[in-house]
Amino acid sequence: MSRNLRVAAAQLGPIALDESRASSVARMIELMHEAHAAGAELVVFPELALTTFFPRWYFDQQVDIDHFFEQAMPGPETQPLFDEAARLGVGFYLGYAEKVIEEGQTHYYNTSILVNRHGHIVGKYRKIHLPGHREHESWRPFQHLEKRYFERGNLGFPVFDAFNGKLGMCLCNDRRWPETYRVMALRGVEMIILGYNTPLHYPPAPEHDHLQNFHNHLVMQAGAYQNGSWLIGVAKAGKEEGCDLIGESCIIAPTGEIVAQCQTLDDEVIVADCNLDRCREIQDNIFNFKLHREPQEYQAICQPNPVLKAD
Ligand code: CDV
Repeated sequence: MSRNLRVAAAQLGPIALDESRASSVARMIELMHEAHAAGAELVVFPELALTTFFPRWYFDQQVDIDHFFEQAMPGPETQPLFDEAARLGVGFYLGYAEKVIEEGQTHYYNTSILVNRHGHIVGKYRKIHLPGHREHESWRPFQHLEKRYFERGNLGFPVFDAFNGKLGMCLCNDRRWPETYRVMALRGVEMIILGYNTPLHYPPAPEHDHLQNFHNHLVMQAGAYQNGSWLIGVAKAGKEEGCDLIGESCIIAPTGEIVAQCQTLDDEVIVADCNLDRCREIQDNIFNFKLHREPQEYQAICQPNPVLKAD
């Protein structure tokens, strides 16, 4: 029997700085209804899906950004999303800012969760590749302070038995790193789900701005193909507080082909049937790790970063 999973990518348009959680959750519930009506069993939302992309602003005091973080998941404002998902019998992926106390210390992570059809959290991931900078940089038209506001994730790249397959998660900048996909592939991943917030303008290298959509698909298609995995990449898109974010959320087959793609920069649902058995087309052949992978030649990959000489 084929293991078909009908998946929806639920792209979000911009979320305003003053938009309430109730409003963003209501928008997601509407997208969930649309996805469910189209027969989807799993709905994938973007990175930091509950609020505006707050790392674009510099705040000196933690207290000024604490309200962007969730201290419980589900919490009072997100519970309706879990309730509706369970009522409909659909699962979901959600990206959010997590504040947590572990071993007596407060930590802040850029996190995603996988929720099953009964509304139970069955997987958690904390973003490992944090882009941007730590201090205010006045030359930038907007900041990208993920390195200031989040700690590097401490959960590795786990793969979860869920939805009759093996699912892995990552977040935005992680998708640009081949190691992200390969570590999950070595754990047998069959579907990688991820959310992103990617500005069209990249201040450190603006000459690449016109390539943002190309690079987005390039890395995700390569990651899917080179590891024989389905991939669902979902944007928060559009002009958010004056900052243009790319869209082009998509569903990618293990062959690297895009099988569905959003057409707008707003709230939009796309759906595709993902037969998890199709991973074998790639994993048993061109990227058959047991037959063709040569890890003894890859040892430099796991050494510490080389010390580069400053100019
Ligand atoms: N949210 C992100 O991780 N954004 C980065 C931008 C800053 C380059 C990305 O890789 O898309």
